[in-house]
Amino acid sequence: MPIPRPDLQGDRVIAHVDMDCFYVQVEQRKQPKLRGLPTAVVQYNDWKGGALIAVSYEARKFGVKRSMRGAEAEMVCPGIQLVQVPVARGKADLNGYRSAGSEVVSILSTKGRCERASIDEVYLDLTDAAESMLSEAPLEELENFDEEALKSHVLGLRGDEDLEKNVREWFFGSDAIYQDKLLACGAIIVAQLRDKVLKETEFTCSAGIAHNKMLAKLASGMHKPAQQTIVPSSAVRDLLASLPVKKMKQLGGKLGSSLQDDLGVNTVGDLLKFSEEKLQERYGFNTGTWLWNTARGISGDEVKGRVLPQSHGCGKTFPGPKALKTTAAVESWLNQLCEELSERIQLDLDQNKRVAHTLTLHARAFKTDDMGPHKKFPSKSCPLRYGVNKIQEDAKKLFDTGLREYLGSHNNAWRVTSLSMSASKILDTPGTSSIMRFLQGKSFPSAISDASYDDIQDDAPSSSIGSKENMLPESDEDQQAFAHEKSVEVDHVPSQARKIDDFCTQNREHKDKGKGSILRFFSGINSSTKQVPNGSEKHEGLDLRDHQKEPLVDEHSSLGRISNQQMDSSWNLNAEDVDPSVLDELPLEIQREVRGWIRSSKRAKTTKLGSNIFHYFSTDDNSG
Ligand code: TTP
Repeated sequence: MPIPRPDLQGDRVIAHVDMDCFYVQVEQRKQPKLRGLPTAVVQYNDWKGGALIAVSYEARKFGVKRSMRGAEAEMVCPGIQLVQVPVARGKADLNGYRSAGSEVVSILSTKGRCERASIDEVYLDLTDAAESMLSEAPLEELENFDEEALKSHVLGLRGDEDLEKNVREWFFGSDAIYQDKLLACGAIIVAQLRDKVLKETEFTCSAGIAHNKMLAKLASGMHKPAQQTIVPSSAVRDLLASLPVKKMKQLGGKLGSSLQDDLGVNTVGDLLKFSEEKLQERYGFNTGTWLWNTARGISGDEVKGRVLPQSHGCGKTFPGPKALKTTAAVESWLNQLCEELSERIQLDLDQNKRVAHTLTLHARAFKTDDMGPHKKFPSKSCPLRYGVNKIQEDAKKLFDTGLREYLGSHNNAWRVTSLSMSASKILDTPGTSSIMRFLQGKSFPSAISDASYDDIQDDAPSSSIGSKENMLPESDEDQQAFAHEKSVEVDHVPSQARKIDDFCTQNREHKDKGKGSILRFFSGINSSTKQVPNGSEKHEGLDLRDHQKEPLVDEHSSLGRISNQQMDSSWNLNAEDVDPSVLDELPLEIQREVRGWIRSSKRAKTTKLGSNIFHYFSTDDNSG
C-alpha cells in the first residue's frame, strides 16, 4: 500500500481502460454473425452446460450473469448464443484472448506510460500528454477533437435536462481550474485512443479518467459498455461517501470485513470519522495511513511502465468425481500444464527477450479420511530451467515434495482438486550496461542444471490481487489460468544475489580448479557458443553444471543468437569506466575479484594486462 507523495496528488492524469465483455467480443470478432446477439462464453463441462465466464451486454439485459451455468442462462434468455472457450491439451486455451489483449495494449500504450493490469485492462499515465496538449493552446480553442470526449460522464455535474451543454461547459469553460482542464485533456486523449482501438481491433472498451489509479479504476466500471467517466477532485467526496467498502480494491477481503464488523464502517466515506492515529493503532502504521488516504481518495500508486505480464501460469481444476487420485494421474496433467508453460515462456523469450526464473506449483487437495481441520497443500517453487522435459521433471519433484509435506507421517489417501504451474520473476535479458544483466541473460535459463530437492522452496500463499480475481469461481476449470493474468506477484524467490551465488557455486564445482572464478565463469559461457556449419551460431548445452546434452536455448531463441562478437563488444569496457554501482550487483566473491583487478589495473596504468574486461576475462594467461 504505497504512501502517496503529496506532489503527485491532483496534477496527474490517470486513465483506467477496461475492455467490455472481453471474451465475448473476441468470439464475436471471430464469428461476426454473433454481433448484437445475446451471447456468453462458457467454459464447457458436462455439468449444466458449463460455467459462464463472459456475458454480452445484450444478454445481461435478460438477467444473464457470470455466476450462471449455460443451462440456467438458456432459461432466462432463450436463444442466447453460448460459445465455448477454445480447448487445447484438455483445458481452456486462452492464447487467443491474450493476444487480442496485446493488440489493444499496443494501441493504448502510444500516449503515455502503460501498465497492463490484466488480460483486458490497463492503466495509462497521460500526465505528460495532457500537459503538452494544454500548453499548446487553451482548451476552448481546440479544434479537431473527438466529439466522443463530450459524451463523457463527468461525476458531480448537475443538469439532467441539458447535460450535454454542461459537459461542454465543463470542458471548455474559461473559469475551470487547472486540474479539471488536465482531466479534460486526458478525456480527449482517451476518447481518441478508444476510437483507434475500435477501428483497428473492432473492440469496444470503457474508461475512467481521474487523478490517480484508484479513482480511475472505480470510474471505468461506472458507465459501460463503450463509455468513459471523469472524476474531478470536487466529486471525490460524494463518490466515496456512497461506495460500499467491499467494492474498493484491497477492501474486498478480511480488512474490509473488519472495518464493517469492528468499526461499523459500511462505505469508504464512513472512514472519514476516524483519525489517522486511530486507524494506525488498529491496523498498523502503513495500513492505517493507507485507509486514511483512501477515505479521501488519495492514492500514491503509480502507473508502472509494464505491458507484459509479470508471470505466466496455467492451471486446471478437477471438481467432484474428477479429482485426481494417483501420482500417475497428477503427473500426466502436470506434463500437459508444463508443456503449455514451456511454450509460453519460450515465446516470451523469443518475442520479448525475457527470462523467467522461478517455477511454482500450487495445488489443492484433501485427504479422504481426514476429519480434522483441512490442511492446505503447500505451494512449492524452485529455480526454473528452460526446456519442457526439465520443467516437467521439476514440476514432479515439486509435487512429490509438497505431497510428502502435506501427508506428514500419515499415509492417508488423497485427492487433488486443482493443479497449477507458474513461471515468475521474469526479467529482461541484458542491455550491456550491467554485468548482472549480462550474466542473467547469457546464463540463467541454463544455469540451474537440476532442481535438486534442496532447491525447492516453500512458496508464499498467493495474495489476493484485486476484485476480478476474488470473483473467480472456485470449482470451474482452468480459472487459475485467468488468475495468473491478473498480475500475480508471488514474492517467494531467493534474492537475485543468492541465485547468482548459487550459480557461481555450481559453476565452481565443475570447472577447472586454479582459475579465477570470473575466468571460469566466462570461459564456460564462451565454450558453449560454437559455430555451426551454416555460419550461424548455436548455443549448446549451456548447462555448466551437469553438461547435459539437451540444448536449453535453441538457435532460434534470442539467447541462442548471442554471438561471440556480441559478447566481445559487450565487454569492451575500460576498467576505469566500470560503474562501481554495477559491481554492487555482483556476488561478493566476484565483486572482490573485479575490484581487486580494477585496483591493480588502475595502479599499473598499463594496457598489457588487458585494456578491457573482455580481454581480461578471455585471456589465456592466468594473470587474473
Ligand atoms: P472482466 O473484465 O471482469 O469482465 P468482462 O470484460 O467480461 O465484462 P465487463 O464489461 O463487465 O468488464 O473480465 C475480463 C475477461 O476475463 C472476461 O471476458 C472473461 C475472463 N474472466 C474469467 O475467465 N473468469 C472470471 O472469473 C472473470 C472475472 C473474468
